[in-house]
Amino acid sequence: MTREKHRCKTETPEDLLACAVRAARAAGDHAHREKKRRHELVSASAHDVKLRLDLECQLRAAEIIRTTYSHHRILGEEDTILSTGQRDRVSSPHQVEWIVDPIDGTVNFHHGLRHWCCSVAARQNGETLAAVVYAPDLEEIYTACLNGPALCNGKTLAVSRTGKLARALVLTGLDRGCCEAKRPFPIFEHIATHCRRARVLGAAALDICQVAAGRADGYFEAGIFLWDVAAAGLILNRAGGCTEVLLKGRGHRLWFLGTNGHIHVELRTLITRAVHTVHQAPTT
Ligand code: LIP
Repeated sequence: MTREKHRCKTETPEDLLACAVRAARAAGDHAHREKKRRHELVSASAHDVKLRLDLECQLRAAEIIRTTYSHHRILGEEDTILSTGQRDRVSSPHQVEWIVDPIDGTVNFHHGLRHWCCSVAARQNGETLAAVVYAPDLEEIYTACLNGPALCNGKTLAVSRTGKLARALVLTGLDRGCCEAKRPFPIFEHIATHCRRARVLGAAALDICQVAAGRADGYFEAGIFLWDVAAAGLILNRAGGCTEVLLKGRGHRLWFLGTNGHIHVELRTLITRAVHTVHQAPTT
C-alpha cells in the first residue's frame, strides 16, 4: 500500500491520537502495575537514575506504535540503551515520527512520589499532530490533537488569566546543563525573586500540563529534552497557552518556555536577563 493510501486511511491527527493514547496507557499502566520494582536500577548518576522499568515501558509504547504504524520512526528517551533499530528505517522528511518519554519524572517515580507520567507525541515536519500525557498515579490523562481541544479526562482545559509575573506561580527546574552555571539555580533565583512562587516538581511534561489546566501560570526549564516537552507543548497550545523553544542544544536538548500567554514576554525577558547576569558574574 502506498504512503498516500496509508495517509488517507490511518494518519489523521485523530487516528494518531487514538494510537498515542493506547501507547501511553500501555507504558504508564505497566509502570503503575510494577511500581514495587521501581528500585531496579540500570544506572545511577549524581542527580539521575535509569530504571529497568524505563526501558520496559518504552518497549511497550513502541510495540503499540509499531503494530499500528510499522513504517513510522520512533524517537525515545531510552534509545541509546535500547536497540530500537531506528537506523534501519528510511526517514523521509514528511514521515510521521513518534516522540516517547516512557517515564517522565523518573526520580520522582523511583522514590514513590506520584508526580510522574508517560508522554507520547506524533509529529510530522516538526509539527506535533497528536499528544498524550498520562499520569497513572494521579488518574489523569491529558490529550490534544492538531486543531482540537486540550482535554484532561475528557474535560476541556484552559490556561489561567494571571496577567503579571509578580502574581504568577511558575514551575521550573534545577538549571542543570545550562550556561555553565557558576552556582546552583542561577536562573531559578531570578524567577523566584520576581514571581509569587517558583516550584520544582520534577516532571516537565506533567508540569506543562498544569499550566494548560490553569493550575500554574508558566513553566521554564533549561537543559530539558524534546521527549519531555513534545506532547505537553501541543496540549498547552491547544489550551490557549504559548510555547517557545528559547535555545536548541545538541542531542535533542533544549530550553523550553510555556506560559498562559499573558506573562510570556515578561518571563522570557526575565530569563534572558538572568542568563546575561550569570555570564557576567565573576567565577566564584
Ligand atoms: C526529568 C524532567 C524534569 C527535569 C529532570 C528530568 P526524566 O525528565 O521531567 O523536568 O527537571 O531533570 O530531566 O529524566 O525524568 O524523563
